[in-house]
Amino acid sequence: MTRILITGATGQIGSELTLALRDIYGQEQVVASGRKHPPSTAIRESGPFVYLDVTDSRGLAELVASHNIDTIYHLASLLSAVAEAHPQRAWQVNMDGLTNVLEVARKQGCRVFFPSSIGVFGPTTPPDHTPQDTIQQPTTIYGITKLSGELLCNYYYKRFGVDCRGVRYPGLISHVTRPGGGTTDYAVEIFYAALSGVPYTCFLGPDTRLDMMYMPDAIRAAVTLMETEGSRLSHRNGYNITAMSFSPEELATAIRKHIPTFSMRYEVDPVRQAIADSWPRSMDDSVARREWGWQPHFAMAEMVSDMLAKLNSSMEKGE
Ligand code: AKB
Repeated sequence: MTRILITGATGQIGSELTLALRDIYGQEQVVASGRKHPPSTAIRESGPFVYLDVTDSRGLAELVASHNIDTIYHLASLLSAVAEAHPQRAWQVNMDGLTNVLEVARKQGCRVFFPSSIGVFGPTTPPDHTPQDTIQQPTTIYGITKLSGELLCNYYYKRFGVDCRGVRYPGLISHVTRPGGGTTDYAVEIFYAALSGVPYTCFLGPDTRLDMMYMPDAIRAAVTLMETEGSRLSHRNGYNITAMSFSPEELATAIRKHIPTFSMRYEVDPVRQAIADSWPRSMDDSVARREWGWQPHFAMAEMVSDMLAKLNSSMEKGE
């Protein structure tokens, strides 16, 4: 029977993935973990939660052994902008954390899901229809850790037979948990401002086009990839996946179709703008579509309607 550990379960992906996995595999089968943020009521009340720092290799090994874990969704990571502000800490959390997870997976026979990112690409990568296999010379510490992570996961698969799988997530948009310190965070913050009736000041320039995805698709991607028969996968780690590609100005226009009075101004943050400018504008995800049936359900218009409706309802309830 599948026994799952999720690291970083209180983060943007983890707070929704935990509940989705508990629905599929059973509440007691999914152990959520986080380093410092207390879990949401939904996570706390729907199954086990433990405090865990992924840089603590012994604590991780004990937890995996005591709960008979056979699958680890390793989500704990610093995002791009916060990593750029703290590069040494980013290396420690993103790389040492992953090394600990892979070692425990090797010794205790676990499968691993590793979320990579569009951050693995850099300014020398073709920015449009970015192929699955192409030049990868990231210029951010976040991108360097994610690319090294993809390579390390491939190494553990080939060298030790550890079943590691992962996708390159674009910017993720969710109404449940806010992201913390990413370059694509504007695409979430903008909805809070629009629904609060206040103007939004965007930290990226109006024409900065990036790949994006609504969280329900991101969750389905992780679950589907992990459920796919391994022999169908030629890449295993770092599958390009995307659902939509837009600029801040295009997102504001789409929101104005629902809230005509919404206004946005720009105050460009040079650090995050430089990061965004080094990333692809739109990825080619045909390999993921072909090998494991990846298919997004939400394009931009559907995402905007759903996001506004769900966020409005949770803001009215004071959540
Ligand atoms: C970030 O902006 O750092 C993340 C990502 C694209 O990996 N959302």
